[in-house]
Amino acid sequence: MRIAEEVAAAVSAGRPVLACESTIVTHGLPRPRNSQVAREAEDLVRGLGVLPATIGVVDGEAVVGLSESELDRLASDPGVVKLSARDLPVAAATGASGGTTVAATAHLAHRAGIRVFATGGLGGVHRGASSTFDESADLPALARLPIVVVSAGVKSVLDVPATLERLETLGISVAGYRTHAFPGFYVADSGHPVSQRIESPEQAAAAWRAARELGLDAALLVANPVPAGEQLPPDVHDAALADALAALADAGVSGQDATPFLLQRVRDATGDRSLEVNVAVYRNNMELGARIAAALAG
Ligand code: PSU
Ligand code: MN
Repeated sequence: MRIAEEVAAAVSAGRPVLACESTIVTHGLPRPRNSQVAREAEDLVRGLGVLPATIGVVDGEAVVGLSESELDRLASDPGVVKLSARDLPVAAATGASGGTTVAATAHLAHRAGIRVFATGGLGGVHRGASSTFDESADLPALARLPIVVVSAGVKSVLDVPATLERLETLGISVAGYRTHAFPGFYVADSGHPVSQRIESPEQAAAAWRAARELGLDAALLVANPVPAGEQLPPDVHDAALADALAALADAGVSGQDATPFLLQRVRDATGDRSLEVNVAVYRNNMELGARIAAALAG
């Protein structure tokens, strides 16, 4: 594991740092838009006085704070894989390169001493999980990592109510950001409520500090909805979702490939619209994550 010098210096000086995920770059967005979005997001974070630390694996080495050229490489190399936390040891042994999921990114961020992490969408419980057992390793990982994670809820390709139940079971604090509606990534409201809400980055920071004082070592998930004006129109969303789920069943895709497959289908069905929403979601989460990191450092 390598922590970029700039990141290590900021962490030890108590300056604000925001960890950023790389699976959105390697598997979430199409090339070449992916590296452009990742750079813009890093610039946005820097503009708020916070140091971005994008996390990924380069030639087997887990890197906290990818350089521009490393990020470009992950963004353009078609051979990169998707790495969850359990995949990191073998990737290290074999020299593989890849984007890190929320589970892997949160783990590495915490190990590097970073307290806040922004992503697009969190993994969760897949539809049909009662027979396939397909639940993202993101959930149990967050149950043991004392970190703030900003996400736009989970994508509706997942089983949203089951995911909310698992978040509860695992003891992961969930707070809607200025909302009682759990966001559905592309849409501001998934149709499922969240009982607790916070109104400001300062409240997120206060909740994180309270968790430490109380000895509760799970993550705090800040569920940050895409601004209503930038969401996918709900009817467009519902049609694309139905198509993607049918295609998944037809293709017989499962396991690690299910999420990228479904996301690709939604993108195909909505053209640029879902892509633009994806970018808006990511930007919005990076901005709130940076503000929370700043509040925690202040
Ligand atoms: N949801 C998205 N975009 C993504 C992912 C999820 O909207 O890119 C990625 C994240 O990296 C997340 C991972 O951690 O998929 C979850 O995959 P799995 O279900 O295989 O654990
Ligand atoms: Mn899975």
